[in-house]
Amino acid sequence: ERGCIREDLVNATLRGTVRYPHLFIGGEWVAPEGGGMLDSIDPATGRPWASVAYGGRRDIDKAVAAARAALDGPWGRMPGHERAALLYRLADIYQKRAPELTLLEARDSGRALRETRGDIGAHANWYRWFASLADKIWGRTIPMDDSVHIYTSRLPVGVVGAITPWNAPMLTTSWKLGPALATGCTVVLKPAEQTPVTALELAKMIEEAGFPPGVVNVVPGYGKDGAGEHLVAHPDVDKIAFTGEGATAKAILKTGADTLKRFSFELGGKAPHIIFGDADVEQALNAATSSAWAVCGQSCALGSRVLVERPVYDRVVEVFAERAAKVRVGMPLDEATHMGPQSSDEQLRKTLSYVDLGQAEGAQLVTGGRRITSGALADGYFVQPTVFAGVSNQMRIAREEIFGPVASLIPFDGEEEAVAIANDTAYGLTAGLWSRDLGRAHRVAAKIRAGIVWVNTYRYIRWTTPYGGFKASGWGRENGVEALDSYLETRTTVVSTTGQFP
Ligand code: TXE
Repeated sequence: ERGCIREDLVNATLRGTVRYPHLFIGGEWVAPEGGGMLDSIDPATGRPWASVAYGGRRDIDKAVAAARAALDGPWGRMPGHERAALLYRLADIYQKRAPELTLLEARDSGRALRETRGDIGAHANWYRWFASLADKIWGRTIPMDDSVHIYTSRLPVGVVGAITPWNAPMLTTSWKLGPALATGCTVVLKPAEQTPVTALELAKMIEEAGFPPGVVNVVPGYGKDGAGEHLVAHPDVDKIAFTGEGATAKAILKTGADTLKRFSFELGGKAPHIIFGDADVEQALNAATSSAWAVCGQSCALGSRVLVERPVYDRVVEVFAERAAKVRVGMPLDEATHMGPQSSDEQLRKTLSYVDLGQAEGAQLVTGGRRITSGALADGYFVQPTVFAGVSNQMRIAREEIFGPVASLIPFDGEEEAVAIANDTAYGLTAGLWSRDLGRAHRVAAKIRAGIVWVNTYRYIRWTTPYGGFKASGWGRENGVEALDSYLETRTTVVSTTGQFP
C-alpha cells in the first residue's frame, strides 16, 4: 500500500496477527471491566485474524460518564470555530492514514480492496464538510410585535450513542461522528462485533487530533445483551444514532422507550432501479450491474430490484448474465478482485437461503446462486454473483432485503406500472431511473417514495447530499446540512421588552 505511514501495522494486518487489548474511554486506553476479548473473523478464510477487547455494562457506564463530563467541561464551552479546527485536523490525519484503514477494513469486513480504497479515501471530505458547518449553527429571530423579542438557539442534543454495522464500518461511523462533533455533542461509539478494528484505529486519530478526553469514546461489543443494548438503555444517553437492520431498530426502540431519548435510524432498502425502454440502456446496464455486486451486495443503497421495461427486458437479462460470469470473485486484498466474500457465515447462509426461496417461488435462476467451495476461496464466505429473471414483485426475493449479490430482474409495461411496482415495498431509501425523456424523468422521480432518487446515474452519494429513508428505511437524514438536525435541540427564548405581564 503506497502512502502508509505505519509499516508495522500493515505487516501485522497482512500476517493476520493484530491485537487490540484496550477500549478508548475518557481519553485513555483501558482494559475492559465488564467484557473480555473477542475474535474478529476474516471472512475470506473463516478464521480469526484479530483479537479485540469488548466492553460490557460497566464499560458503557464509564464511557457514558466520560462523555457527560466532556459535555459539562471544556468541550461544552468550546466555540464552533475551535470544534471546526479539531475536525479539520482529524480530516487531515484520516486522509493520511486512509491507506492503512483501507487495508484493515478490507481484512475485517471482506470488502475488496479496490472498492474499500475509494470509499475510505473519500471520508476526509465528510469531516471537512461538517467542520465547515460547526460555526454556522445558529437560530433565528422571530418577529411578533414590539412587546417581545423572540429568538431560537440550537444546542447539542448531548451524549450520543453511535451504533454501527459491519458492511461499511468507517463510512457509517463518519456519517455520525461528523455531525455529532460539529454540533458539540459527545459520542460513545459501539462498532459491530464483526468489524471492530477500524473504530479503534479511529480512536487513535481522535487522540492525535487533540479532542478533549471523553468527547469520543470507543467501546466495541455485542448488540443484544451486550454493550449495544446497555448503551441504548442508559438513562444518561440523549440520543442513539443507528445503522443496521429494521428488526434491530425496533428492539432498540423498545429498549430505549423508558428513557424517551432521541433516535435516528438508517435501515434497510429494496431499491427499485428502473430502466425505461427509451434510456441509454448501455449506461443503465453499467450502473445496474455494478450496483448489483458492489460490497458483495451488502449495502442498503443497491438497486436490488431492477425494473425493466419489456422491450429491453431480454437484452438486460442477457447482459446481466454475461457480466455476472465476468465478476472476479477473490481474496479481498488482491488488487484484481472485484468482489470479496460475504462479511459473515450468517450473511452467507442468509443469501443462500434466499436463492433457494427464489427458485421455490418460481423465479428463474439465470446464473450464480452457489457458494464457492473450490480452491483458495473454499474456506471463506464466497458466493457467486446471482441473477434472477422473471421475478414478480410479490415474491419474497423482491420484498425482503437479502444483503447478498443477488439481482432480481422484474419486467414492467409503461410508466404507471413502473411507479406502482417501485413504490410497492415497505422500504423507501434509494431509487434510480433511466430515461432520455426529461419530462418522464422528473414526473417519475416526483412520484417515487424514497429518500434519494438518482436519474441517469446511480449511487451518487456525497457529504452534501442528504441521505436517509422514507417508510421502514429509517428516521432522519445523514449527510448534507440536514444531518445536523437530529443532533440538535431548539430552544426558543421569549423576552418581554416592557416587563409587563401579560
Ligand atoms: O445487523 P444488526 P445484523 C441488514 C441486512 C443484514 C441484516 C442483519 O439485511 O442482513 O441487517 O445484519 C448492534 N441493541 N443490515 O444482524 O443486528 C450490533 O452489535 C443495541 C442493513 O448484523 O442491525 C451492530 O453494531 N445494538 C444495514 C449493529 O447493531 C444492537 C447494515 C447492527 O447490527 C442490538 C447492516 C440491540 N438489541 C445490516 N442488536 C444497512 N442499513 O446498511 C444488534 N445491535
